[in-house]
Amino acid sequence: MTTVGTSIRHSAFGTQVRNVFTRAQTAKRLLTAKGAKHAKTALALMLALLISQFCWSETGAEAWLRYHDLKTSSLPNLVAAVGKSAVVRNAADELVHALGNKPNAQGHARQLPSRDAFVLGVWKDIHPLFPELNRSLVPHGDGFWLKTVRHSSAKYWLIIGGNERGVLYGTFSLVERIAQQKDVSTLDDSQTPSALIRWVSEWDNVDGSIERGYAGRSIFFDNGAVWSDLTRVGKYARLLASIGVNGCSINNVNASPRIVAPEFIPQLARVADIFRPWGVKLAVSVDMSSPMVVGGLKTFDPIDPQVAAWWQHTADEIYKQIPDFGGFVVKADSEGRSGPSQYGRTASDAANVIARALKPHGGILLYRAFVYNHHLDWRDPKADRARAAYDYFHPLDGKFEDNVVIQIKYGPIDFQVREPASPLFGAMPHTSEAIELQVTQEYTGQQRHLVFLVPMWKQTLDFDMHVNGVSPVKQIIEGRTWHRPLGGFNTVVNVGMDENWLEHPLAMANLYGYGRLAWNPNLTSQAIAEEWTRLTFGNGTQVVSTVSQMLLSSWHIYESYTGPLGIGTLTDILGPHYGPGIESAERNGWGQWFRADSQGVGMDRTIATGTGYISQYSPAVEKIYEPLTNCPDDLLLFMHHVPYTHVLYSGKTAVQYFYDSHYDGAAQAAGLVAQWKTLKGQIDDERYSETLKRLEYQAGHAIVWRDAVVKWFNRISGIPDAQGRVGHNPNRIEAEDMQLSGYAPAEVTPWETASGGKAVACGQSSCSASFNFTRDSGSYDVAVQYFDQNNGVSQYQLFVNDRSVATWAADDHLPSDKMNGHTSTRHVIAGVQLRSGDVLKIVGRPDSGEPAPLDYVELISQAR
Ligand code: GCW
Repeated sequence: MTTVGTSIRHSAFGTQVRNVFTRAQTAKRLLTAKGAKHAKTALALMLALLISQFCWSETGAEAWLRYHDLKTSSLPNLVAAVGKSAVVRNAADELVHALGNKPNAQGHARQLPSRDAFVLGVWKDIHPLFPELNRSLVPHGDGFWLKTVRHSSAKYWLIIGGNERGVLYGTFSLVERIAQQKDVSTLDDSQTPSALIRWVSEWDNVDGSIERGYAGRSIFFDNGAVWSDLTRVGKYARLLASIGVNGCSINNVNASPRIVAPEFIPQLARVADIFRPWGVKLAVSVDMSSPMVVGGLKTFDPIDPQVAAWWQHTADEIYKQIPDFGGFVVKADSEGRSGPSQYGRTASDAANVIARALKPHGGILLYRAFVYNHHLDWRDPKADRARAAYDYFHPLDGKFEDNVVIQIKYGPIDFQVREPASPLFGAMPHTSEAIELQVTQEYTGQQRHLVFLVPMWKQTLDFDMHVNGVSPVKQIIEGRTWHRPLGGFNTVVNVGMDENWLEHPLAMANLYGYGRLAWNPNLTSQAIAEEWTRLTFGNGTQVVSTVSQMLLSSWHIYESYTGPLGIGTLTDILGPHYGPGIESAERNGWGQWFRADSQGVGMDRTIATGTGYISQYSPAVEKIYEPLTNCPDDLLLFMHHVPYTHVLYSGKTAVQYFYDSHYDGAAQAAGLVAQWKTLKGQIDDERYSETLKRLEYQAGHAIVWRDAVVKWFNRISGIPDAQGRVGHNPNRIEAEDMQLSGYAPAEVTPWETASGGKAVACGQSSCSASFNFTRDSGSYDVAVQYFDQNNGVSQYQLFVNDRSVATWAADDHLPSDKMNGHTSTRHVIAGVQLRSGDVLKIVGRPDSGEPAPLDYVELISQAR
């Protein structure tokens, strides 16, 4: 079964052919399901198949690299890696693994195998073996060429890279095609990535916590140091390589200066060693004050020669230990971070002193444009945070070293559910630019709500800035519009120790989609959603169409109940950026205002009467946003202040649209649950139920959002909902109106996050709240709305006439220890038979600081 090759050198080309001989082991693959490790007999095999049929379970740890469904019978079982590169070798191993085989033997061969084989290598190594190949299709840089050729009696599947990374990317691309059951019998596909920089950023702190991370603690750091076991880092690097990501900055942009301290660099080198075989360059975020804090200098003034020398020395030291180090990311003069303004210097002074230190080593500096004053005067009608990045960086265009890239968030505020493209993209013809995105769903539901962000990102990438003929953002950041040497993408991911990386089983679609878009921003959202679904859940027609449909509708659904018409995400911006907290954005220095009063709502950013923000765009874009009659509805309140009665394109008034959008959005969130349920049995039990649990939670939380926002706008505008829904909940019994034993009414802040403005809390070991059921007898879903704080695990029990119907615990880890929009949670007991006259009672048992709080009960009749 095994052939061991021999090793030779093609003296003519100096090429070494290294073969990894493998054999198909189909039976073995059938047995890789959990719990089926050994199949010594026929009986064991049958048993294993039965087990896999009835409790098929996956954690999601493999993400889109599952290799479950691979039909490989028509493919060769021989893999030959040409050349000495460890990356190419790694690609070959990956292919062997994907094909379901163990390399039974590895060896060296003196010539091409004489039977069908995959052959991998960089162009310069492959070309001598296949001199007939047409040079014009040779990929550049990280690109690849997949090509089938015949040679004498053998057929070869060539994976040719422009460089060694290209070989890796080509390999993953081929494997992913096989996994999607695409025909790979004849291939001739050459691809080059859109941009040079395709990085991810992790906001991990060296203590192991992660800023805006929602999937457990850091995979890189623990307790002030790099983990000694970096197994998970290797797995992450593999995932990144599979989507073409070529750099990873591993620490928070709010950086600890220690990250570049002499004793830390060897630890970074260990991470780089793990990244290297996957073609991922290590980068770190640095703090501008490092020369003082770490270097012991009296200043970090960027034009001080000692400071320059310190950066040079630090860069030299890093490159000594990490020769392929990628570079630095810098956040300066932003949200209290140190920066050049402390010495009256500019961002270009700061960026250049570091960039010059990196330059001799080929490193780059990503300088973030997220610079703004967070002590803005909200009383000043001209004050506008959205203007900040342009106002600050535009005058510096052309003043940066050519290895500096300005990293610009997609919109001018801060990762909101909808923003216009940042005007800065169109304002720096002499400077390289990168776009900054967020896979971690800081303002978009924190991986508890399903939000597939690819359509949102595409909207920015495709937006034409009209600065140099047709100039969509994607073309500018690729460096093509102004022929810049650098450019690209960086996204904040924040994977954690959670086995499935991002906590929500469907959230990984965003990481996958990010890599695919950075590779090729012209891909459609639908194509990406379908690819990801096939690779993650298999090729079943219903699975593919249902999951991709859910993904594609999810952004709009979330927007509908959290912040439509361009108002921004109406979350608690002073807290964890999660649940509703509407007024938190107003009347403070942070500048995320939407300026609602009794007459109207929206930021006036017009040139004529507002902050002038719109003037930062080209004249053609100004024409889209400046006239109220022209501005698209979905950005209306970002650009204009309008009366609530302003009539939209749809014919609805702004305030009625607000009401309708929130009711529709919450209903559609419930619809996601129903769609998912149609897939029962078609997806493994574990991922099915983990996803279902989160979608059900989302449907409940969408109601919290809906009710908070519509009540708030109803109160401030004084305009009733034409459909009479706001404030009328006939199926709801408020806890404060129930018969209370031990429970006492409690105020909830902000008021709009409790139904009726109040809840009840229990100040003793056990309390109860009861009411008489007076409606028609029948089957009801009983929804109990309570607050699940993170400072205790209260217990709840529902009784009908003293018969216990359900018990549950408030054991989620929501981001607050108070009753509010973050913690308000719904527990639904489906299909409870109720007769008129029944008494329903909820018993709550507090725990630690959590007083078993209750908001209301809603009875939803099952009668049609
Ligand atoms: O959106 C804000 C986040 C901060 C973050 C900052 C930034 C790392 O709330 O947590 O800080 O953006 O992007 O620098």
